[in-house]
Amino acid sequence: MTRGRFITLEGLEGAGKSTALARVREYLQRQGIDPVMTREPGGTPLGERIRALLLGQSEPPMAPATEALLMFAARSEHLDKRIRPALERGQWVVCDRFTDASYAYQGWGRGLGAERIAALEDWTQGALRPDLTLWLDVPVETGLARAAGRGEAPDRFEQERDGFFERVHEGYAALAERFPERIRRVDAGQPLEAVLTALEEALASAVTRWLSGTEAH
Ligand code: Z5A
Repeated sequence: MTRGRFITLEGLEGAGKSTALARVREYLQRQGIDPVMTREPGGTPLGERIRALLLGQSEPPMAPATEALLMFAARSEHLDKRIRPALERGQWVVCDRFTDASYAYQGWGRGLGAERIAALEDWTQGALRPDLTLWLDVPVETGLARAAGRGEAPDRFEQERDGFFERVHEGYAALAERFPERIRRVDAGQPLEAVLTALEEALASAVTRWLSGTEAH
């Protein structure tokens, strides 16, 4: 049995991932693929409990290392219970955020550095990496304004200031430069329909190559 494909979506808050995920699913379904849709942190009962710890308020503030380790604890459970079993059954998996978010938010944003994240990545995932990452690249101010416009109470991350989101953005840009084959940048500062069209083009180019069998795993 051929392993399924693993697609992740990344971006700052307000990048439009929620809408984009629906478009990814619709596109894949039109190709006859019914993907497993999931998210991080979360995706399993225990992972969702860890998510609540991570997004809820924490007093005194959660230490950056604790935050990174909780992200990877949730990820380990997610890989074990959902992601690997689905891929091994031949199903495709679409995940709202994955380890690139740990590099960007904990590695760059919190200043833990990429080396510590890489050590956790290797330990938790072994050789498993996404086949394709769609990075919705939105300017920091635009993303934060959109997120604020939803009128929901901000979570622990959304309350960050002092250049945190600029560092996270820098992290995503560095990752995209380092992994140009895997990470496809989509300009998410445009009007929604233009973002979704660009997203679908980036997705279609990868999916067409995979389905035509011109690119092995
Ligand atoms: N995190 C981490 O630190 N480390 C890790 O390893 C992982 C995660 C995995 C939860 O993630 C937090 O966990 C996250 C990073 C951290 N930090 N925060 N906050 P999440 O993905 O669940 O939460 P999120 O990033 O906050 O998601 P979001 O705010 O829901 O973002 P979004 O899905 O990209 O945005 P949206 O809801 O689709 O769009 C926001 C609003 O903008 C909405 O009203 C849209 O209608 C509107 N919108 C979207 N696109 C457009 C365009 N193009 N034009 C105009 N308006 C638009």
